[in-house]
Amino acid sequence: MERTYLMVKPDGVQRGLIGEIVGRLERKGLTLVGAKLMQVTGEQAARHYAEHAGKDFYDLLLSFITSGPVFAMVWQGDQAVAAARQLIGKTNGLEAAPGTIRGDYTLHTRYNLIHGSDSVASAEREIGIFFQPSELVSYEKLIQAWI
Ligand code: RTP
Ligand code: MG
Repeated sequence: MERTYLMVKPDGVQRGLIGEIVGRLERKGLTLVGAKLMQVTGEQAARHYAEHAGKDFYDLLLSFITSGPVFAMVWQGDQAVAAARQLIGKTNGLEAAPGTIRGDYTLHTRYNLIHGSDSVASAEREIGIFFQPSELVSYEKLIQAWI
């Protein structure tokens, strides 16, 4: 079963959208296996966004992601990485399709509410930045066969 790292960004927490976002992921059929409200440190932010180091938006991105609490999550399911990216929508809220989280709730590119791992390898790396193995649970929903 595949796992992905998702994180409601500081704008989503400030706007009170944690419940809305979690509800969409639950209704799709993904399974939450870890979650916590936390303050991202500068070191975690730099590791998480290492692929963007040197880009023009990098400094603002690090300031943003450390500007307030985030809701860090690990979700599990069949093709969980792709499934979550589909629910999240394109990076730029203006380009994200209606029906997606970004498409429904933001016009912005940086303040785009939620992060989602872009590959299984990224997911494993990112989960390791934000969670201890002991913080993740392993269980199956009895309803899983219907999803
Ligand atoms: P994420 O990593 O947060 O799930 O978003 P993503 O894959 O859709 O986008 P990515 O290219 O990985 O960019 C990471 C985050 O950086 C901010 N960003 N700002 N031109 C800009 O100002 C710009 N481009 C990207 C966004 O917060 C984006 O989610
Ligand atoms: Mg990305």
